[in-house]
Amino acid sequence: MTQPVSRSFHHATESTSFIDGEFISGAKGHALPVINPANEDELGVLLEAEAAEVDGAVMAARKAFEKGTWRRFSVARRQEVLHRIHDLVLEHADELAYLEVLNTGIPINQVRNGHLPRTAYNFSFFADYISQSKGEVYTQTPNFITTVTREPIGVAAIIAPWNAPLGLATMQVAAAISFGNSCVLKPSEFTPLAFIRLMELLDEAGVPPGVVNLINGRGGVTGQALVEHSEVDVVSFTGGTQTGSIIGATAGRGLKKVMMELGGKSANIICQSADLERAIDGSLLGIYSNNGQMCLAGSRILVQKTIADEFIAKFIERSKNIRIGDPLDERTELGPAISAAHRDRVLSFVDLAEREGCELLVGGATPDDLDRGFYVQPTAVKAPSNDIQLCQEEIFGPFASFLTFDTLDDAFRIANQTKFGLVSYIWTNELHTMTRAMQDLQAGCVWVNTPMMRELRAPFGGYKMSGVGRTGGHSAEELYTEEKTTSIPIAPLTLPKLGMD
Ligand code: TXE
Repeated sequence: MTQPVSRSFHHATESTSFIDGEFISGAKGHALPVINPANEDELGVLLEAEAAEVDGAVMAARKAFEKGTWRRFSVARRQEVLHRIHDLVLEHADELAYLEVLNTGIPINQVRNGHLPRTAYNFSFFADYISQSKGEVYTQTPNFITTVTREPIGVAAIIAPWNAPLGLATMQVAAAISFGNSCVLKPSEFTPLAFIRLMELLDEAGVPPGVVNLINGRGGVTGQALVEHSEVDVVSFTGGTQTGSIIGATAGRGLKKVMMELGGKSANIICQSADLERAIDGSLLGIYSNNGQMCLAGSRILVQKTIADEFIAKFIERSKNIRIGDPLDERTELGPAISAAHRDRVLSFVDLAEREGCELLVGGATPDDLDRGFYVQPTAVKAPSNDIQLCQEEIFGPFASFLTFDTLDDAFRIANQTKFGLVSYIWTNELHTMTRAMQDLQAGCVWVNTPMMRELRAPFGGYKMSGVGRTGGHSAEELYTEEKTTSIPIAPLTLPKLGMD
């Protein structure tokens, strides 16, 4: 596998900002170490982009938008560039996956076979989408024809998280630029590595300078300056709920459009009518994939009482067998948490669980045989009630809480008893239970008999505190475009003549 070629990371004197088609030099920002969470090694030092550098990136995006080279490309030409990005990402998938694993600790198998194909697909999906997008025409008002057309909104600020850096950020970058916008991307300060290489690939694919700009740094410094910037028209944020409310308030002051994909505490409902073997497979994937760090994790597992003992016993047995360790090993199933602080936060929920009367079923500690890296064992507890804090707060780690229910009504009531509403899972072989789930679960997505199923054509986003707005084909078009209504009389109008006598 290719070794990283991140020149910027070996020189603390260079910035990692990519502005107007170039990596900029001579930055003086705060130095942030970038850590490999699997062994705690320093991968490099990041020079944070301060307000002036952020301004440079936003103004480059604005200039590119005003100049209009990209937005005036024919759709066919824009599609060609987007498809080229797709191909380049796949050609360099090993290298990008390696960088992503070094920086996130997510197992290589999941990154190489999940995140990377998805990163490439984000670009080809939107390339295809724009060839089919359409406007509206109204002819009901006599003598008038009214059209609704869409135009790119301008400059998009894209703030991305650390749990699936390339996959999540590129969904927004691809959407924003496919409709003709420019953007400024700020990845998480924990995971800047793969984006440096991605910028080179976008350049190689023919994205004009200034259309995609990259700035790195902490949320409170670089992110805040970006969201506040008066030349930003739309803010797309994927991250924690608390951060989302700060960003929403800042964006609101500037009356910027926002889309927020935030946290979750999703219910995973196992009915007695389910195919239990498949439900166990899906439930394990739902909480332990991606090191448990998923907004859509099925972190509250609700099992019907009649099958609870059998289901939980099998789940625990499999949890004990999960292969935890070096994320670069193809066989690894669970890697480390993103940082020491995050590992400690996840483990603090073990103490909370004990105080709240939960029964620890498996895990609950760091693995004995891994003395470096921020690992947490696959962990599951049996909770006495959904009311406890453990069942109400997002943990964002390999930590499942089991609850039991008698009737379907109970299951839906418990599932909905949360401030979040991102996704819900249900496992059943009864059609009427599926249709009731579709109707009664308060979540942006209901997944029946499947773990994560991300249909990019369909909206994805949260009810309640899980978000604002949606991502996906049409939702992204609404986010990244302005609508323009044009009315034209079919025959010349006879207008009242003011000021004649
Ligand atoms: O994420 P933050 P954190 C959840 C998860 C986790 C919690 C906190 O529960 O434990 O959030 O994680 C940028 N203005 N999720 O603190 O802060 C920041 O630099 C502008 C859910 O690491 O939300 C990064 O780029 N930007 C989740 C991005 O926001 C700001 C994914 C996300 O960081 C900012 C990650 C500010 N004031 C964590 N403050 C999901 N939904 O998938 C921070 N940022």
